[in-house]
Amino acid sequence: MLTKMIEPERVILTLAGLLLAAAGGQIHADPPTGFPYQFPDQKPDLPLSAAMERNYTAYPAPRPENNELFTQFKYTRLKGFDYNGHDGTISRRDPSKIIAVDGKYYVWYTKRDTPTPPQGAGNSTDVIPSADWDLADIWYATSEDGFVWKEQGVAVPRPPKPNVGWRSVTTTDILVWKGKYYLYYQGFMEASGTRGDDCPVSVSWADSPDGPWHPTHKIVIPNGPPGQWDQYSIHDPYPLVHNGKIYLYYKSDSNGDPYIRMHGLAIADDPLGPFTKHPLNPVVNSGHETTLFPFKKGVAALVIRDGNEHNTVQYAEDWVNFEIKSIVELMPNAGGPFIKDAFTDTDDGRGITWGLSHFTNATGNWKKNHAILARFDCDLSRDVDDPSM
Ligand code: AAL
Repeated sequence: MLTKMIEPERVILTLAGLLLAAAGGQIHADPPTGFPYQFPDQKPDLPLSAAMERNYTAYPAPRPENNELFTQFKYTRLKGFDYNGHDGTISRRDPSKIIAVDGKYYVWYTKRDTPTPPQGAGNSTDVIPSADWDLADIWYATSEDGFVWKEQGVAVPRPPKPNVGWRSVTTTDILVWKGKYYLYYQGFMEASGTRGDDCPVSVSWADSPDGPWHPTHKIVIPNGPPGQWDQYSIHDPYPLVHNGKIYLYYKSDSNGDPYIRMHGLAIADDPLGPFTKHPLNPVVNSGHETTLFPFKKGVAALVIRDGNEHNTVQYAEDWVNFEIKSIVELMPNAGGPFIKDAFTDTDDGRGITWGLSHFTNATGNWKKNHAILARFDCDLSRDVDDPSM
């Protein structure tokens, strides 16, 4: 009992400390030579461990709070969307990026409204969905403030068989180019899950964000040739404008089961194509749904969920060669940010502060499998004082 209360080593050290303090006012006779308590913003002139070396060389700033591509994410429930009591028959997911037109925000997304929740590929029929994004159409909603949304109706319905997307049109994203609007989306020709999540990308265009939308019924980003990483699926098309061209990033899977998900880039002079896939594809070795935004001269990417480099924010000054800039947590799934300069061909990208994302399996009961849209807020903006960001 006594030995627990009085530890002899402590007594001796404390006494030694008191004696030193009385003699010279400090415990160390010589100045300390180890890593300092006052954390240096510049790499100190000291021998450094591999971890501390990396802390000064691999990230924009050695402290996360001073790193402009570090953020935390905050989520808010949206008002205005009905989910049928969350019984799994209505799902909204994979929001596009958000654009502002005439003082209103617009978003497009996958909406499924089916008699039952998804039942798996084996049980799916013409009306029973296999997956959450099966038998879906592309809908849109508008908002004045980004929190309260009004669903406006269908933008791109799935076309009659055998057109591309007859089984489901999903996971859309918007491009504004020379006064016209383009929606790119996954066009399923069979129920997702039958072989995999296989599909190419098609596009519809309109003169106004309210439509009417004109389907091209064409495959604009085709699957890769047999044996290549993107031979089965082109997912999450995500167009931005750079160098006077359309830079469309997309996700695909390689290596069978389990999938390795990666991202590629396809470039075009015209929104309807032809798109040329970049010879260095895949350009991002990880990630799931695709979220990017112009930042300074380059482009930043939210790399979520899958792969060695998931949970990172990455940056490519040349829009092709990405590097990890920060490690973050609770990233938005399928984030569709409001980006002021997505289509302005900027070389001084301002970043993002909010957008919509989705949460899946919102009831915690997979038999009621569906997704809901939510708002995310973050601090990846260079315009901290601009309330419209
Ligand atoms: C999503 C996206 C694509 C997939 C499926 C629906 O989160 O990656 O859109 O096909 O899941």
